[in-house]
Amino acid sequence: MTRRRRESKGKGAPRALHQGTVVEIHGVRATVQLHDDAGTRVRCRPPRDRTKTAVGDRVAVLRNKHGDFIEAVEERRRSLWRPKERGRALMATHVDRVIVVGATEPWLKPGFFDRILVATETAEIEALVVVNKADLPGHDVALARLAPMQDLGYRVMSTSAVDGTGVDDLSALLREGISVIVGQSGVGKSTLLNALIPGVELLTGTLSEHSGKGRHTTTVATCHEVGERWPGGGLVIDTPGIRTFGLYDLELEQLAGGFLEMAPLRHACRFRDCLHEPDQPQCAVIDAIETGSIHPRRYHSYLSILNSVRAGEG
Ligand SMILES: Nc1nc2c(ncn2[C@@H]2O[C@H](COP(=O)(O)OP(=O)(O)O)[C@@H](O)[C@H]2O)c(=O)[nH]1
Ligand SMILES: [Mg+2]
Ligand SMILES: [Zn+2]
Repeated sequence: MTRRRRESKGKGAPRALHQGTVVEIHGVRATVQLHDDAGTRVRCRPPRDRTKTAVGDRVAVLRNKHGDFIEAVEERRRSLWRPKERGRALMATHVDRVIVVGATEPWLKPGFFDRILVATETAEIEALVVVNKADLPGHDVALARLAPMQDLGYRVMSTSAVDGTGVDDLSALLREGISVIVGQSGVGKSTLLNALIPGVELLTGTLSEHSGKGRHTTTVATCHEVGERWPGGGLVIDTPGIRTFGLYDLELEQLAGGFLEMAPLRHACRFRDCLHEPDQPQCAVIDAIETGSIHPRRYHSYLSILNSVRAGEG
C-alpha cells in the first residue's frame, strides 16, 4: 500500500490536489466535501502519518487511480473536544460558533450552559444560546433563568419548530462558517435542524425514548450545508449523544477566564494564583459576589467545574 502510494508520486506525474473539508468520520476514513461547484463528497483514506481527522478539518485530497487520500491537514484552530471513556476525542475544528440549545422539556439546567460557555470562551468560539420549544407554557420562565447570561452579553434566542418562532433568524445565522449545535438530548435539536434545512431528515425521538436506557445513541457528528454551497454558505454540525464538551489543556488558574464576568478580575485578587474558592482571603471574585456583580449561580458553576477539572475529569 505505502509502496503504491509512493509510486503514484512518480516524477513528472502531476499531483492533482483538491481542497476540501471533512464532513464525516467513519473509523479511520473521512468523508471530505471538496470545494468545487458540485460539492463532491469523497471518502478518503487517512493521512500517511495516520493523524486522525475531525469534522471541520481543512484538507488537501490527492485523487488518483488508487483512491482518494488525505495529503495534508491544515493547522487546527477553534477546536472542540468530547470526553471519551479513556481520554478525549476531537469533535470538531475550525468552529465559528456554537449554538447551545435548551428548552422547557427537558427543563434546562443553567449549569450545563455555563460549562459549554467555558469551552467556547477558552477556544475563542462565538456562543449563542437558544431556548427552544417556545410554543410550550413555561417558556418565559426558562428565558428568565438565562437572564444572567443575556446580561453578560450572550445572545439568547427563542425558537420553535412547532410554531416557527426564530427559525428564520437562526437559519440566517447558520449561512456562514461552521456552527455546532449542542444541547441535552430531547431539547429538539434534530427537529429544529429539520425545520431549518430543506431536504434534511434527521432522526428525532420522543422524550421517553430519549430518557429511556436501551435507546441507541450515536456520537457521530453529522454535518449539513445551509444556504449556498460550502464554503460559500454554512455548515451545521449536529452532535447527537454529546452532552458536553471536555475542558482539556486548561490550567485551574485559567478557568475563571472562561467566565466573562470573572475574566477582568484576573489580577485583582490578593494572591496571583487565587482560585477564588470560598475560603480565599482578599479575593476580588468573592467580593464581586457580595456586591452583586457576579451571579451566585454562575459562581456555583465555576466551583463545580473547578472541581471536575481538578479531578482530571476534563
Ligand atoms: N412542543 C415542542 N416539541 C418539540 C419541538 N421541537 C421538538 N419537539 C419534540 O421534542 C422531542 C425531541 O426532539 P428531537 O429533535 O429528537 O431532540 P434532540 O434530541 O435534541 O435532537 C420530540 O418529541 C419532538 O417532537 C418544539 O419546538 N416544540
Ligand atoms: Mg437529535
Ligand atoms: Zn480570587
